[in-house]
Amino acid sequence: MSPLSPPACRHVPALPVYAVSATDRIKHAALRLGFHAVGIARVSPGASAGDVSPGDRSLDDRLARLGRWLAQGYHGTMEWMARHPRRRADPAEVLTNCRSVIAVGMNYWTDVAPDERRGRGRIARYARGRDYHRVFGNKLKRLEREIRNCVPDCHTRRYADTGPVMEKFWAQRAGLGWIGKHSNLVSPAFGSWLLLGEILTTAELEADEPGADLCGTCTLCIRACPTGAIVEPYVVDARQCIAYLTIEYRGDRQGIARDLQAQTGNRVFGCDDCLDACPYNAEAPVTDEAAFYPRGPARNPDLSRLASLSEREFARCFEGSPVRRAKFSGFQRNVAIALANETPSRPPARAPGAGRGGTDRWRA
Ligand code: B12
Ligand code: SF4
Ligand code: SF4
Repeated sequence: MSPLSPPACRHVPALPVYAVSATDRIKHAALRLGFHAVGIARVSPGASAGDVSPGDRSLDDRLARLGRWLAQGYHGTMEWMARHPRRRADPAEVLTNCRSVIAVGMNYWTDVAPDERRGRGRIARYARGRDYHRVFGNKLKRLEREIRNCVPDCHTRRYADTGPVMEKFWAQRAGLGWIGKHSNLVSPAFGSWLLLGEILTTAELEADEPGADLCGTCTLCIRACPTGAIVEPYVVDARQCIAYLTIEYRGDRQGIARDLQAQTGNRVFGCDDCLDACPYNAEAPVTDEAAFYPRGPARNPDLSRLASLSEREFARCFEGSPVRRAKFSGFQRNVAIALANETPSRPPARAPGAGRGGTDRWRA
């Protein structure tokens, strides 16, 4: 099998129609639609202080963590993160009488090594194929229909990074994994390589066990971060994060501190260093979702070629790709920084001490 071709699609056998609960039918439908992980979390009406059980966090706790993060200014220029924090923390504010969150995940690990030759830029793995928002959108829409078939009077709302929902929290609650010290969800089955989506619903479904934190004393992701953006375990200061600087930050190059520019190395969109470092990636299987395989200029992004793109060419080359999120001006700024880092000598792309599954593997 060529490394660019995804493996054959999984076969999820049909469920017998008798004696199966609505919860099981919905989960099974999710797998048949091509999601790789699915779980259910219950939303307690009026959840508040007192709802805290070991390893669990109440609405108040969630609000407090979000509030602290915003108060520190860790969201940088992402003002949309500061809008309606209560709504973001509480699904019942998004969907009246929300009782369950169906959390789904898709594995995007392709094991296609980035082109590390000099003069090439690096695009984060999640963004090398088609835009996952679209991939999720279609599947979630179909899953919503299945849910309404199973529970006819229920209401639903679907999201995949598209709304005010704390997706990692709900995925953890629904048993898809745990929130690692790099602050992303780690799946025991797929490591760091799960993208997340969810459907909020008024249907009362059977909940799964929340995922247990398996980080232990490990700190590999914190040590792997080139900029020190993981300011404490589980907390990322976006202003120092290369993913933020290359995807979300809308300012010009002068607005980015010189040392951060240097540490950005050849990354032109996103950053995977903390994810790469996680030992739980060691057994991660390659995805069967063709959409996540590298395409177009994201396969081996030639910096000089990228720098010469007109706005129209940029739009055409990255049609249907998450890279469009940076906008033409942001992407050109990123490419200019990466080119500057090429000369006279590029700084190391990551701090020493990162673990298995790290970028060093690709250079071998
Ligand atoms: C804003 C945002 C960003 C920002 C800020 C990142 C951040 N950590 O908050 C920036 C632009 C930097 C970013 C970068 C990336 N992102 Co982003 N991002 C989001 C977004 C829109 C909101 C996240 C959020 O609510 N942040 C606010 C703070 C308060 O929340 P938090 O970090 O989640 O904090 C929680 C935990 O830290 C936890 N916590 C805090 N302290 C403690 C202590 C203990 C003991 C415990 C257990 C927990 C805990 O509680 C907090 C509240 O629940 C989500 C989509 C969504 N709607 O959820 C995607 C999302 C998190 N991003 C995603 C991805 C893929 C990335 C990147 C990997 C992309 C890349 N390769 O470049 C990087 C990873 C960088 C990193 N280490 O986080 C995926 C993550 C998938 C996963 N497996 O978790 C998401 C879920 C999108 C999706 N639908 O798949 N992202
Ligand atoms: S994405 Fe990169 S810069 Fe951001 S926290 Fe992870 S390693 Fe650090
Ligand atoms: S690298 Fe270590 S600390 Fe970081 S998420 Fe993975 S197991 Fe947890």
